[in-house]
Amino acid sequence: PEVTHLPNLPNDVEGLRQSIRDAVVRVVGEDPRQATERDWMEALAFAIRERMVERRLLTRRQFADEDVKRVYYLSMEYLIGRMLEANLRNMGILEPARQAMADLGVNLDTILDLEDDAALGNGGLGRLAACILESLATQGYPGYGYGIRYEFGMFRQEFEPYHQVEHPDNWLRYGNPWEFPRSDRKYPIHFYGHVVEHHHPRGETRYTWENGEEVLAMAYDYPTAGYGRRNVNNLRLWAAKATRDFDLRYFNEGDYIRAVADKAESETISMVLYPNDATAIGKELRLKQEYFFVSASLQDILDRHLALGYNLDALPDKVAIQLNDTHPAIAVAELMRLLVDCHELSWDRAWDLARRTFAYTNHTLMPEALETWPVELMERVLPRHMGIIYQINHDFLEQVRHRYPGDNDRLARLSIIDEQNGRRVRMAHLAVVGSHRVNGVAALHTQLLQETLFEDFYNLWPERFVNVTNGVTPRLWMIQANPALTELLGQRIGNDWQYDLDRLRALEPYAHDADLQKAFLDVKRANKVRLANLVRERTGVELNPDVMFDVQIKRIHEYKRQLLKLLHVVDLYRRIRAGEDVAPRVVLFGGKAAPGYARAKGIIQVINEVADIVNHDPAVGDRLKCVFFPNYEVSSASIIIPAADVSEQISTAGFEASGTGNMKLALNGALTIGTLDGANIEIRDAVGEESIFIFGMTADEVVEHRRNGPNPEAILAQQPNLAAAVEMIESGFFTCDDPGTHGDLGRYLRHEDPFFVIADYAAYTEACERADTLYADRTAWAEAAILNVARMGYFSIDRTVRDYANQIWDIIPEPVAPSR
Ligand code: 26Y
Repeated sequence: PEVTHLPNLPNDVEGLRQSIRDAVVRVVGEDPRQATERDWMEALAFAIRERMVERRLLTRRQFADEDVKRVYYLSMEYLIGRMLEANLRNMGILEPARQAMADLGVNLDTILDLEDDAALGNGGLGRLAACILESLATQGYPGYGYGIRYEFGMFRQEFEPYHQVEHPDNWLRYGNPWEFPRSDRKYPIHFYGHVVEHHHPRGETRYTWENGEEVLAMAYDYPTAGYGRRNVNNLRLWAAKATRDFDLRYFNEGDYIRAVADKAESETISMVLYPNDATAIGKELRLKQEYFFVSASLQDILDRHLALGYNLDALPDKVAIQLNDTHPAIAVAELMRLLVDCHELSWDRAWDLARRTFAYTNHTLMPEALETWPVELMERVLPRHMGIIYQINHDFLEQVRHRYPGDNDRLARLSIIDEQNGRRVRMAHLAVVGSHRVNGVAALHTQLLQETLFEDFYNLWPERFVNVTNGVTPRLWMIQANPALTELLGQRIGNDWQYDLDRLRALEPYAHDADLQKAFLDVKRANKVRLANLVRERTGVELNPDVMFDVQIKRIHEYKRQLLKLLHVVDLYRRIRAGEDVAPRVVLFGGKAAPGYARAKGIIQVINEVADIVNHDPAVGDRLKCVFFPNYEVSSASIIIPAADVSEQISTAGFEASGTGNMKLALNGALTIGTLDGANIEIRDAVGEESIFIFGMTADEVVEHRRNGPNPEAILAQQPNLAAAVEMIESGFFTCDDPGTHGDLGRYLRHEDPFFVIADYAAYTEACERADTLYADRTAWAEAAILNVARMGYFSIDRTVRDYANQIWDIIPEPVAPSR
């Protein structure tokens, strides 16, 4: 009993102070008299992490005792951001820790600002994964994340001076106090080699995968604490380590240098996150990353399942595995390999278990983002998996033939192998065939999935398709990011909403209360001052907090239409110079372009060039400012979002699967200017027509418009303001050195305009003017903004996670009982 006893560390100020002071000496190795701020930050983190792991072990014991079903979330990306404040808050020791640090002579806020973001993701998909893990812990679900411990996360963005330059994100350079390296949790991962068939006179043919290369996947654990609960779950990230094999390989030949170089090369698998979010990469290293973390995770999941004493036949009763897009879809083949080749189950039994275990979330309809791997590449890197995929496809197409005899076109459309484009494996098809549920991430998106990308699958298996609208965690995106609004809400409606976001509705009756309106506007203004200070620090631009802050923060992509907002800026600028009276605004952009996406990088450049001219034109003053906030990341999002008056959600309808920034901004009282795309539609339904500025073509109209043959030139001929803005850009007005680059942009808008910026422009500016009019009436604006906050409860990630738990995973919460 002595050996298995868990420590029970004190969480009061006194106990924390003691732990932190001890950690400076025992963990950091510094004299408290000489400790720097970074030393104190590390010491604090270590004091928290020992408390987290204690609860993690209690949680794990209880899960084992209660025989719970677990969900495993497989994601190539986790966009977590900073961990210190979130861990302190969710552990319920933020205030005691603040006091303990103060007693030690250290300001907690200064310390919090020293931490680098964990940016192991590109954008929405990665941030969603982080929100889901936090919610699983908060609601007491047995849910675990698996991913890759990238040595380098999302690149750091700089402008030199206008175009984007990427710098490596060496987030682990000072070590990381939140991770527990588990050198005893290592799994071998194979690549290359060949498959040997073993024929048995009676029974199935067996296969072995031989003579490949091997690399080890080593676990690093990140405890994830729930808010207001003692549950602590685990995020397990895998790092590649060379096997001992590499040490011995060239030993006999005496080629020591080559041996070391090879070893290093094998560890590149987990080196870097691909900074790509909308174009499939098709690189061998990417395929290896996907298989690497999938194989390690599945080996680990099966090990745990068996160690807990369960039979493999019980897999779907005790395990649910969620595939975050197709990036981990090779898991379908890998689980088959593990069950059939390693655990010697029959093919049919294994297939039944796999299908009942997996579910797949789709995040995009865009063809260029859909992963397909050349058969030849898959055959070389993962020969056994290629064979398994052929077998899965064979069985599946048999079923289709039986259902639709003679329909060869349908067969070709449904096949996992695309025979049109030089034989490729369609990972989305593998994921759909291998899952019992497939979900889209907003109502419109799920509907479009059923009607377009997965139409044939939907006809075959309608029961497989469900919608789970995205959500965001109010712990980060309200309580942490917006302490002033959190405080105000507390005074008005108490704190119940922190545990059940629907309770924000209690605010509704007070929306026209003059005192609340004033307090609300004061909070917004204070948040704008906070942002203005950060913008001054990062860019040197001065912002007037009494002007509307109009914000578009998201990855740079043509379909998200940053160019639509930019044309509006140029239009306003020209009209101001012409002496027109326009409503003042600050336009703030933030977001990164994929390094190989030339058009997106061009968009960043032209925004920066326009901003530079506009911001330095004395004729403009405070009537217009344009800022491109550099290196937009989770930690800067939490300063920008609470300061936004207007949220730009202006994608071409039918292209944004859901959006989640739209939810964060509306929750913080920004009013949305948006198209009827993704979750904007559901946000409109929740907040009401009068609290949102909807404009532009619907998804159906976009299809119709494209069919009719769009004619941007004809539209330009009828809209003098828009034409003047385009001319101003292409004339080189905003660039001294190379006017040619903007000529190209002009041609692009006039002759290509693939995302209908020109076609939607008039409707867009009209929506902006509606926002201007409402903004001028401070009372009416405050009322609409308060109603927005009150009605956003549905977009809590807790509702999203409950939808997954009930419709897909079939798991129930297991709250950890207080230990004392
Ligand atoms: C294949 C590889 C290049 C790739 C890597 C990352 C492809 C896509 C991505 C990321 C996609 C992504 O972030 N999608 C976003 O997911 C959000 C969460 O569901 C949605 O809200 C958002 O609309 C969608 O664009």
